[in-house]
Amino acid sequence: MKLILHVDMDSFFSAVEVRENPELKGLPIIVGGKISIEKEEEKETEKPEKKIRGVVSTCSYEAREYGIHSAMPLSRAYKLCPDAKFLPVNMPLYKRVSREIMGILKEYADKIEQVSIDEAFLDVSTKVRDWNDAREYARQIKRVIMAKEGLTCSIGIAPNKTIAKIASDFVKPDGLTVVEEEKAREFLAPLPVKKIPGVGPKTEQMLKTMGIEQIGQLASYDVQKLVAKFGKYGTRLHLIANGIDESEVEEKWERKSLSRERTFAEDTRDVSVLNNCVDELAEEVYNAITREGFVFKTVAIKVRFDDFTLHTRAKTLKSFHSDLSMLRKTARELMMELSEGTGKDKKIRLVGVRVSNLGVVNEKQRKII
Ligand code: TTP
Ligand code: MG
Repeated sequence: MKLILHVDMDSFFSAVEVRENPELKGLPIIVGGKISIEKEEEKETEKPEKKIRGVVSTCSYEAREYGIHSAMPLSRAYKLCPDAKFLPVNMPLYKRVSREIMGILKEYADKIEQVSIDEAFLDVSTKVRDWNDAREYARQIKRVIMAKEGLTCSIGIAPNKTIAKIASDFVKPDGLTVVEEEKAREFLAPLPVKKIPGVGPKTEQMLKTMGIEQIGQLASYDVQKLVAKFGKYGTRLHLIANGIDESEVEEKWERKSLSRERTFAEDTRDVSVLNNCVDELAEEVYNAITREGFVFKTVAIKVRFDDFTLHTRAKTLKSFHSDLSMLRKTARELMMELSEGTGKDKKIRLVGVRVSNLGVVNEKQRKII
């Protein structure tokens, strides 16, 4: 059985701002654009809302009570709640926090797929025993994110990605919604079709003209008629409405390089020892990337000499390769360059082999994408 978690941080940008500035807690906060309502400008006859440019990136739940939401012009948000705290977007800060959160989540997943700055899918199928266990597991994730980052998130747990995403949005903020496999259709049925990720106003309207407003109606609708109207997407919509989604959690964002290294028991300059070590590491790297379905373009060698200085040499090949012999040959050449060049008179304590510039082999097409 598959068990998927979808984690989505609550009012992310705004929550990070509150964490950095605890006196903002409980206030309506609006993050967005570049705002400068300066004192002198306020004295001018021009209406203040004219000086606020851009759109709302996000706002605190307190601000949402005024009807403010993401993508709304800031000038409108200002009209709705002039007393709100308006803050500019501090992207480097949110990116750093996002990286930290993804790092925490990674520890809890068999596979993780980050889908935006504040959300990720986690495949936890081998990590939990059953649905109750999954609930406890999710509580633990929430506790750790709170303890380490001081932030709340909402989590959905379900047998597939689509339902997990819908579930994480079901109770927010600080929510936890578990949709067991047998209850999936029952959970989806009363929800409006726009809750299905990807169903925007256009599809929603088209479905409405067919008399379909809730997911349950979509589930029991004649699939042939849906195909006639939406093509392949009609089949997908019908499956999703019936609680079926076979898409995998894909770790596409994660792997940028792969390396293995080894420290010798005794520092050495022995060419055959070094070459053997490079060959073994190359083979380990090769096995790991092949398992993950990658091909490589760049090969690098890392060497730490006996005086602890660290040196690297890299070579980017003309095209992607997937063969061990090419990896070995390139790694050996680079090793030779380093040991004969920079480290001519030094012994070596550590050797590492790395591949980067990775491509993915698409199994079906047998070509590199
Ligand atoms: P969301 O997860 O959609 O929103 P949120 O985390 O602010 O609030 P919620 O509790 O409902 O999940 O988006 C994550 C961040 O992405 C959000 O904090 C700001 C940014 N964002 C924009 O910059 N513009 C947008 O239109 C949206 C929707 C989000
Ligand atoms: Mg969010």
